[in-house]
Amino acid sequence: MLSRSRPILTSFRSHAKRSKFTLPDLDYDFSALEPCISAEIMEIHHTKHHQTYVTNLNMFMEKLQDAEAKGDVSSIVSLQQAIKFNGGGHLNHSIFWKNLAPIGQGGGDMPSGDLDTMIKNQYGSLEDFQTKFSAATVAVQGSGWGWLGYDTISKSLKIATTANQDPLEATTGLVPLLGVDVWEHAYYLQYKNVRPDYLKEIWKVVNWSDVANRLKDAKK
Ligand code: MN3
Repeated sequence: MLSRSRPILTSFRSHAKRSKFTLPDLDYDFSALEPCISAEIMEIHHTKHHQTYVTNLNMFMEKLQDAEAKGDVSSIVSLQQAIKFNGGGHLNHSIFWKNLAPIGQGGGDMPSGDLDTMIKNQYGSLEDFQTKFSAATVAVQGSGWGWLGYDTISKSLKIATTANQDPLEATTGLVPLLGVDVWEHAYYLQYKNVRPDYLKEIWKVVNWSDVANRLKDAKK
């Protein structure tokens, strides 16, 4: 019995080395961002879309471990795109949920401190920044994200966009401070094809104190 159970234990241990990625809980109810983002969108977005990225990331990471164990370089290379897409989806949504907060619980409260100063110095005012950010993000072709990032080299804020689920830092080097999902699944049930209306409303639930904390961490 002992000799039989050993290999099982060994293989269990080798798979237990890395824990699985899991869907993070939201800090608020699905309906808490209404009327800006509907409960229906939030529930599907979190429990279906984000969950799928997590599930697929775990599946492809397991395939990667198998390929690594076999020294199968061809499979290792072919898995990179799927890991980028699903890993990016997991990273991006994990930031997005924290970037939002219900009205009255921080959502839409003005930025303060260093973040406020930097926005005013670089863009003139919060309103001017929002106009530039929204214009860049409305213009994302197909599915993608609009970002406020921190450039650690020039020590300045940058507005950026990424395609698909490309994660900001891994693909541009900018540290993500604020990400806005402009995949149709993020707004279509409520705003139909009118992405600019979604981008106008979302500012009411942006959690600027979370954005400010990310800036503080990025500057460390
Ligand atoms: Mn999404």
